Amino acid sequence: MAAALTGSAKSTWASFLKSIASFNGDLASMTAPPFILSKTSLVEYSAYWTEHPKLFVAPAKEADPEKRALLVLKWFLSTLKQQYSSRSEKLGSEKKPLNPFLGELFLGHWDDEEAGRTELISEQVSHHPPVTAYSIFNEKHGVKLQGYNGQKAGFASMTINVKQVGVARLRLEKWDEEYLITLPALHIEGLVYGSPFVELEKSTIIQSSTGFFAKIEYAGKGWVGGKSNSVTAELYDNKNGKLLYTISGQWTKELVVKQGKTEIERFEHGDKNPTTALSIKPIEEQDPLESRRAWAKVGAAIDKGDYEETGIEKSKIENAQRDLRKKEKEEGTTWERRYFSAVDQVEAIDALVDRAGKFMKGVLGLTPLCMDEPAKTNGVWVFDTKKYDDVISGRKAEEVKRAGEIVLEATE
Ligand code: CLR
Repeated sequence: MAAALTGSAKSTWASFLKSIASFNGDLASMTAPPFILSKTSLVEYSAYWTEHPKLFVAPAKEADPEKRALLVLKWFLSTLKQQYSSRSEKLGSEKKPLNPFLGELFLGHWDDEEAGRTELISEQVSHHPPVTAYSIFNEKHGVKLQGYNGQKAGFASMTINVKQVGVARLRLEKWDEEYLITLPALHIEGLVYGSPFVELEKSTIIQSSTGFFAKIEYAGKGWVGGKSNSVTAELYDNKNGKLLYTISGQWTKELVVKQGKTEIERFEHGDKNPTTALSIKPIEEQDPLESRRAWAKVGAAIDKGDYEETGIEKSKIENAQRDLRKKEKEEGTTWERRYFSAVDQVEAIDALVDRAGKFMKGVLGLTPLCMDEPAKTNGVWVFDTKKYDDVISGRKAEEVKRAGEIVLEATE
């Protein structure tokens, strides 16, 4: 692919590679060449969890807890392709997303004949370090997903290595059941060739409050002779340690479900399983804190390929944010997150144990995976239903208006 880059792009890429060799781990502060910039903000990435709303709500309809756990695992695996390879597929390579400002929102919903409406609320709850929190819920089926995540990155031998911090939690109301989901580590390959793409590595878990446990392992090309985007998931009954199902294959292609040695199902995420489009408000109707409205000018400049204008518009937002933080510091105030609140880490883990009962305890030995250092995510973030109710009932109208005006100054 190196040949694909020509002229100035080639030399800019070369100096970019040199600059990341001394990379300090802060992905947000990395300055990338124009052709690798995306006009999509990282706050939008939460939507990747639910681009198959039918699969998202499927576990709610299943009465058998073991089959429910399998459906949750299948849904989780079905999200990987959107999460980690959709930019490469749609845009030709992985891109550098816009770094969301504190309070930035991404709101929308998916309508599906069968699944009904699934709502998305995504909010940037921390800027230093960058952390996004989300709440995705389908009231009709009582399926609720919430989580938060940040990234820790490092650079070694021409690869950007990224560890995700944070967790996702899925709740099935009808069965009073909860699943704790951890997030995969990843790395960026193809940097030398100017066409970066994501590969997943290591492992994640899904632990259910009803005692089912899934271990999901990721590998790339050449790793024990494997193919790219390889995944193997094992679903266990924690109550007796019995292995119930294995799912393996490529998370970008086909996955095979087996019970013992018997194949029971194959599924794939390609054309046979199209995604449902997310509906979002037209820009004019959006709140000033909504991502596409706030970044509209930057996005237009990126579309035009005007790097200078991109820089100018970006700086307007960044400088205004810096001034805002300074002002808050002087006044001893903090930016009010619209939908989420940070809770005490100990409290959060206790709450998980309460919810999940004894089966979660084994997993709490594994908490380092998700809640080890809340400092890395500025706390443990939960969806605050009181804040949400206040916003939708209009009780927060004044605050919402004021927050909008503050941000608008820099973006319009
Ligand atoms: C964000 C949370 C999502 C899953 C996800 C997918 C791709 C990751 C992204 C997360 C974080 C930012 C990321 C991106 C891939 C590339 C990008 C690591 C974890 C970095 C910032 C861009 C590096 C620049 C190169 C393309 C040169 O649920």
